[in-house]
Amino acid sequence: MPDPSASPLPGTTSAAPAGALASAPGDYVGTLTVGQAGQALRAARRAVVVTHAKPDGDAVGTTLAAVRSLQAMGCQAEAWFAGPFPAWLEDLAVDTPIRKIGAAPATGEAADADLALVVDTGSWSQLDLLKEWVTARGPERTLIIDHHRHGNPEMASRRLIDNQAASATQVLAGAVCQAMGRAAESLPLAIAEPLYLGLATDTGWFKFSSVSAEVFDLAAGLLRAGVRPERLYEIIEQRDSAARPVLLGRALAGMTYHRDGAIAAMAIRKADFGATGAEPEETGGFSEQALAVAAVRVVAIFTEVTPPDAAEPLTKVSLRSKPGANAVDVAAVAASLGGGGHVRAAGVKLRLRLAEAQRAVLAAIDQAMGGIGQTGAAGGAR
Ligand SMILES: [Mn+2]
Repeated sequence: MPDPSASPLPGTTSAAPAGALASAPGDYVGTLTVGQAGQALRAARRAVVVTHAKPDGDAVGTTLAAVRSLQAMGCQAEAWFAGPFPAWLEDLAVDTPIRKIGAAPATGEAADADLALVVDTGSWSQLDLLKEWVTARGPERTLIIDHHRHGNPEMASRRLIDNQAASATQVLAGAVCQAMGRAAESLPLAIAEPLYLGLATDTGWFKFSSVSAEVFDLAAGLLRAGVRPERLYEIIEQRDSAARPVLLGRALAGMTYHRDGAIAAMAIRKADFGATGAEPEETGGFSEQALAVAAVRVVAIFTEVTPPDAAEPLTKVSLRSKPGANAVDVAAVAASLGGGGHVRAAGVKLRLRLAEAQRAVLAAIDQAMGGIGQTGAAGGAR
């Protein structure tokens, strides 16, 4: 076993500057060096690894890589996930022990765990059904490995946080390489693959501004360890039903532009689901098609939840906006209508028929964009 205090290996990330220990309480910053985090992983005997609810590629990748690394070092480790769960979860987990927490929160199970490892988040609000269990472990037995800027530092006294890292897997990779005394290229494929998964998905398959030379250094090492990127891309991104593009076609054919093309609106009616056989949860990603249009700043997708003649109509509204100068805060737009979300992605359910919902939302977006009277349709026909 290597000296855990040795400098980071090539292709790994260094986090937690020495001054981090002296930071003011309340700051969401690291308290450990990469070597100390690796030592903590090596010392664990019984661990449960958890991540944020509705786990994405980075959350699952970090969790699986951590469980497999801990197992390789003799620790009894398992992963717990709070849903909703990605459709590809089992395809990647294979025989790694995972538990899907459904309706009830995890509470007394695995009370003997000497390590609660929280990855790709450090926020109580994101742990959802896992919060109670992590709380019961206490900050001394909890370790956070993360790359976010905000979180709850009181959750764990031991934290490896690098908010410059493109993914949580990039942060974990440093600790795992230290703990196992291996460079990334020498990691077992079962660990290298989920590390690559998080790196690839959190960078939009190496498109976003978070891509750095260090990201490609690590990716190169993981490829040398045997990762096949096209296998991961197929499992994650190429699993649509035959009906989904047909539904997308109908939605695009009826798309309308407003405010000189800065707003794109798509409507998906009950009849569209009936005609195509697609399911409501298959509309994820439709906004990308409209955001690809140069002039579009905001996309609103209206989905009819109830039949058009329902006594109590309900329309689901999904809002997306592009970053950059004069970016529209769609969280504020949704909040003005009783919904919520993030600055770039938000939503609201309105007790209105689709056409009424469309009028209300377009007016709210128009107001957020600081103008009046420019919501006339400018193209697109059904
Ligand atoms: Mn992440």
